[in-house]
Amino acid sequence: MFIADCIEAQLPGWRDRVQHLRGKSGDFKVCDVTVSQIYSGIRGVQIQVSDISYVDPYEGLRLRGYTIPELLDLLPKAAGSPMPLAGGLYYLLLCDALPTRQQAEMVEEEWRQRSEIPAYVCNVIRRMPAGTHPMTLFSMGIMALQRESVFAKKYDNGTAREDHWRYYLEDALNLTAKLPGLAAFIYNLRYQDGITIPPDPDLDWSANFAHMIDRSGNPDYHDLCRLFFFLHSDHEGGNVSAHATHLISSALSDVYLSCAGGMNGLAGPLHGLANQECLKWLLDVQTYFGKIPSQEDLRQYLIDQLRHGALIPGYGHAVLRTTDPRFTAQLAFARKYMPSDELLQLVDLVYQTLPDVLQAQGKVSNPWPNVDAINGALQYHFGVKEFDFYTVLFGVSRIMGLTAHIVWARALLKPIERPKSLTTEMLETMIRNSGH
Ligand code: HAX
Repeated sequence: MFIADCIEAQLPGWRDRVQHLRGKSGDFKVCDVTVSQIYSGIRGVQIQVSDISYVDPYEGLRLRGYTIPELLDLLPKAAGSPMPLAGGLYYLLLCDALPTRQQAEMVEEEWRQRSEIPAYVCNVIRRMPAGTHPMTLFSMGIMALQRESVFAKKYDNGTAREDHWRYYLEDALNLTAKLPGLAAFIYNLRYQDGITIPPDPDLDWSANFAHMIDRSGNPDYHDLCRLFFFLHSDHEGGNVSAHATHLISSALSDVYLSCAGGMNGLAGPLHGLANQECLKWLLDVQTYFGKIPSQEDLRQYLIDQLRHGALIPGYGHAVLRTTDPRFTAQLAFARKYMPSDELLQLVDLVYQTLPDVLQAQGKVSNPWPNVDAINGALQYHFGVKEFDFYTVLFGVSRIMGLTAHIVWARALLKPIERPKSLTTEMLETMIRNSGH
């Protein structure tokens, strides 16, 4: 398999590099941990190495060293579209090399061959009560697929630790191949009377999701899916879904078990649900004004909201200190594809108005928009108006990054994670004894 060959060729060098670091500099201190960091979600503590993605506070996300604008330029595009093929992105994440068009198409073809979802998986989802959250159905679908894990079977039959990554890779390709179909199945079941539309073999992975939820006639939505699935694919290793997936897989739980756990974290309101909060807020502002407000009226409205202690969703970030380039890419899409959409005009006006207001308030570390300030409004434009489904779309994309990370974690023979906890009394004693 060409991706396995590509990883295999790099492995001796990588394993040597890690061994050298551990052998020569194993006791080198990277950072200290303070009491307030322990009590504030281990924020900022550097506990992981990811060579797949990195979030720079001022440049935003880099995937395999490339910025978002660079990749939008350099990745091979889908036929007749200015947007990248997800197959090319996945190749980049896994192989650490920019794909040629042929390599990107080869990943897309692998996905086509592996995309069929077993009937029992759909039956499990169908049997759930009507009000079940789409993220629960998505996570259950992934869990049901676990029966297919190549790694779990190989592990049961005994396989060398050095080879675990090969079967993780098989599982990763099999799972990612099925994600657009799984998400479309859930969308159709919940919101479109259970219609079923088979994938179109002539379409790429991203556009096939659009096709399977009956948006075939709308090539602009195909492009939005390509952009969305590209932009949400990874955001380094410390966020909840990435960290959870990494942690679970360190116990050698297979790709399905690990990714389902990651999706359960993504389903939390402080993580992947932020986009629906943001759209709700925008629709409230739109209803309040009844039309696009003047900038001055909006400024006053925002000042009032903040004065009453409101949190404006879509603005601020734990790491970024600039406009999220993933927001910028989506805003450029909105300006080009739907310049007269009033909700997206409002997104733009908020962007021109709110950062100054937040900055003047003086307490926000980052007054700039994050990725969630616009993504829901774009889906809304194309009639995908079911807020609670948006996190599933996020999950479809993010599993590309999660699986790339855990394939490489096994390839680099990373061990089980086991940090240590303390009691409050121990902490108090340590502080007392230090004379602090
Ligand atoms: N509106 C109003 N006040 C804000 C704010 C916003 N958008 N962002 C931060 N603040 C306030 C905080 O509440 C905090 O106030 P207090 O000191 O009174 O508690 C103060 O500014 C300092 O916070 P911070 O250091 O700037 O921000 P944090 O690193 O603590 O938190 C958050 C970062 C993203 C959680 C935060 O900015 C926020 O809640 N934003 C709105 C929700 C949102 O957009 N979430 C999506 C984040 C993107 C993501 O990861 N998606 O998966």
